Amino acid sequence: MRGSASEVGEHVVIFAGPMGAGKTTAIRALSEVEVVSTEAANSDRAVVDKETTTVALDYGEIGLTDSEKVRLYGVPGQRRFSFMWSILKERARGVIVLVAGDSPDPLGGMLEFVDEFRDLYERGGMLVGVTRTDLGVGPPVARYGEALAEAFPSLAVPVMALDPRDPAHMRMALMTLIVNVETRERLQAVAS
Ligand SMILES: Nc1nc2c(ncn2[C@@H]2O[C@H](COP(=O)(O)OP(=O)(O)OP(=O)(O)O)[C@@H](O)[C@H]2O)c(=O)[nH]1
Ligand SMILES: [Mg+2]
Repeated sequence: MRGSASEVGEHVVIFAGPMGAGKTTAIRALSEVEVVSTEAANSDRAVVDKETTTVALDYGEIGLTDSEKVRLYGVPGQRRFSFMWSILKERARGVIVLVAGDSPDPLGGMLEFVDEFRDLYERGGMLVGVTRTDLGVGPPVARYGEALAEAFPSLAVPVMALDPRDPAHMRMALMTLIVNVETRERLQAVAS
């Protein structure tokens, strides 16, 4: 998960997923610095009924230890802003794919973004968080794991229900991802 020597102790994690999944909310809950957001009026309210949507990125930071920090980037959910996905993918070593459980096609949305960010799984790590499960709409969380295993049998991706509004819950998810990435890095180092 570490970049060049000048970046020792720095991790870069992307939050990806369909519109309204809670990416901006998650970064605001986690960040210890003021979040840079690029919200604009939401012209797609038929898709997700909320006031604003991310058009370029969200950026925040959180310290893991005194010498390690995580740069958190949220990318826009709407495909027409997907140029930002490729720009940020280059820098990141981990991705948290969020999907709103109450969205019209949550399983399809998850699979689309897992596929899109799959190279980050190969280079680092990936975790899927199902949000808005408290609203009681949509498939049970176990169904997401099954759908992933069916579509991508070679991927071992943790799937969990997540509330992006809850900082403690989000920190736990972020640490799960980072431990996963570091473990895989160590295993690869031993194997090579
Ligand atoms: N009840 C409930 N609300 C949630 C939960 N997670 C997120 N939300 C709400 O759902 C909305 C998510 O909006 P955003 O955080 O803007 O979503 P986004 O993924 O950044 O969306 P785009 O930038 O438009 O792609 C916010 O109003 C959150 O407060 C959850 O677990 N439960
Ligand atoms: Mg957003």
